[in-house]
Amino acid sequence: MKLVHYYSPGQGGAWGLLEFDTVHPFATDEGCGGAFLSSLLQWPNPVEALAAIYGEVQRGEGISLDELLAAPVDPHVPHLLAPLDLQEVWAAGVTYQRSKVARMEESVGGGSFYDRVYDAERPELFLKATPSRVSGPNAPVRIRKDAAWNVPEPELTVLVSSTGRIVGYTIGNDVSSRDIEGENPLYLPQAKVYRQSCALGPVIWLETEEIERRPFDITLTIERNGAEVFSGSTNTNQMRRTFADLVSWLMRDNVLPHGAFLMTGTGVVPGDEFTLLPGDVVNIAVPELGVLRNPVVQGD
Ligand code: DO4
Ligand code: MG
Repeated sequence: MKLVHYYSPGQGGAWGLLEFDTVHPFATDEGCGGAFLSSLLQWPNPVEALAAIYGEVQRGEGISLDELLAAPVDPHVPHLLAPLDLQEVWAAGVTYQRSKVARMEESVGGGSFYDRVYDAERPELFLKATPSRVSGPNAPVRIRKDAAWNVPEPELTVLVSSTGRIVGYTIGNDVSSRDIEGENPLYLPQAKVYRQSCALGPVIWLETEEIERRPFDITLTIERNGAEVFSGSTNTNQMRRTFADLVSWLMRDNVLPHGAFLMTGTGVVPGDEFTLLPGDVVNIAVPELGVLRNPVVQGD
């Protein structure tokens, strides 16, 4: 089952399920007090609960997913929204060898911290974004005004219920300022958490079974003036940790009343000479989930 969150003129936000290429709406943000996903994630088995709800409710007229994917973020046309309502977005770091090496290279004096966390039992976890900092498909992601070296981080992102059950997957972009995090590891929250520093979408793939670690292919491409300026790929089987292990650490003495998204780390880092520029377009493709595409902005 694939869950889609989109905006429809006159109706506002709506949630639909994908059947073949068509999204069938069955709940509106307004009708659910802006908390449809939050209430779903409070069920012991959210995927079963959704299947039951969907069987009972009257489905609205369908809309083509391709049309939504191609639509600009414009209040006059139906377009995709980030697939969340009240969830926090958490992130894991240094879960791939490539990220460990990149962090050690960029870091002025903090290199051994990254080396140690890669091998340690306890993973690096941090709060990446609250819902208002998250962009949906085709909406801008941002590079900070006060940063000179910025990258997208393409990350398989797990959806977790309020009791810590892995219930689905989406694509995430953990946009980061490498010069700020490299200057001092204590600056990490500023390198990671700011407006439009995170993108999620285009859909949530809900799984009926918990599967520890799917071998998801992840490809990042970056376009500049219509030409490709970077392309790189990885697979989640290169991760040093399992999704379930990361989620178990996230749940320790934590509360996730609305469920949460957990970005599982990047395994693709462009070379040190590369920085994002305003006007670039970032595409992150995962065959099972589609493509998350976002233009890059900076400044006012
Ligand atoms: O420690 C810095 C963060 C690393 C990160 O975000 C990643 O590996 O994806
Ligand atoms: Mg990251």
